[in-house]
Amino acid sequence: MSLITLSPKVAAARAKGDPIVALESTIITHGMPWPQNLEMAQQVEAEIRAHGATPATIAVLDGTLHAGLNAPQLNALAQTQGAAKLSRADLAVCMAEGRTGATTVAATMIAARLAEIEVFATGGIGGVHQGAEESFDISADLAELAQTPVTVVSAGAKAILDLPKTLEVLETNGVPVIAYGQDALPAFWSAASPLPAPLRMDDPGTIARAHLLRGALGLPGGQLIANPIPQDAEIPADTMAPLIAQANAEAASQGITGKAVTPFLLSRLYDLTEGRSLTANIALVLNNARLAAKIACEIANLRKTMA
Ligand code: PSU
Ligand code: MN
Repeated sequence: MSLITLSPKVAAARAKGDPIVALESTIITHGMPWPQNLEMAQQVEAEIRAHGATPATIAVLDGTLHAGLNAPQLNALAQTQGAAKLSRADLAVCMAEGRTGATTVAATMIAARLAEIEVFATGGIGGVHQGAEESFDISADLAELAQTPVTVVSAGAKAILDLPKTLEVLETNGVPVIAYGQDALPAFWSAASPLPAPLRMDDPGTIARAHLLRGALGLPGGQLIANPIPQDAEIPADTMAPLIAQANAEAASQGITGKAVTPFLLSRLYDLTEGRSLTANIALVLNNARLAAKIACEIANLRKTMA
């Protein structure tokens, strides 16, 4: 029994050593409303193909873990009401019960590794939530980055998080946090945060070499690439800050906890920004898909010249 079912296109690309980019599905089921979620998922896949790589959206459908969904599968997932949100803790349970679930960054990294996919594009990773000193709410995405060797392209951590604490946890766990093309750490909806990024790289080829060297050095874990949102799509940090504070306060007063926190905050910010947060989110995901495809192409080329 194979643990992961590759779509025909993903299987063909893998057999030839061609570049593949993994994509998560929680952003589809829990991160964006219908029908923009489906449009985003289709556009991201097209963007990856346009830049020479094969997209592999990851999800569990009726108990089967998939890498690469066909059009009807993607369409159905985007409209599924009760899809579970699957992190490292939930993946095996969902498969054992034959249920349908969408993978977070953590679970998508696990699936990507199984499918031998080395690059993954998303919007923003989970991290240390504001108030974590009381709630202990720290995303399993951080522990996954410390142990699973996938290069994850994000727009930094979501500004709903405590960014300084998120950076500290990543540093403690030996995860390289690499800003792409600038010194400042990007903050999801905004291109720059006040925090300097721990590392900076300016081209996909060097990122690819660092990815391969981590493996050669025997270092577990991945790289986090923090790719700033394009300037014309960003929402200034001082516009977002009071809205984020309001959304966080509402989550606390309504007793929202656990895996419901991030979807609650994203959906409140969608309302509070009158949809602007969603437009920015889609723009940054597309931007990340482009960079991820370039990195995947560089890794594939390096592997082919080494072989
Ligand atoms: N980035 C987005 N939208 C999302 C997420 C990330 O632009 O919906 C999802 C990812 O799947 C990420 C998850 O792994 O939120 C983090 O959830 P938590 O904080 O519960 O670990
Ligand atoms: Mn959490």
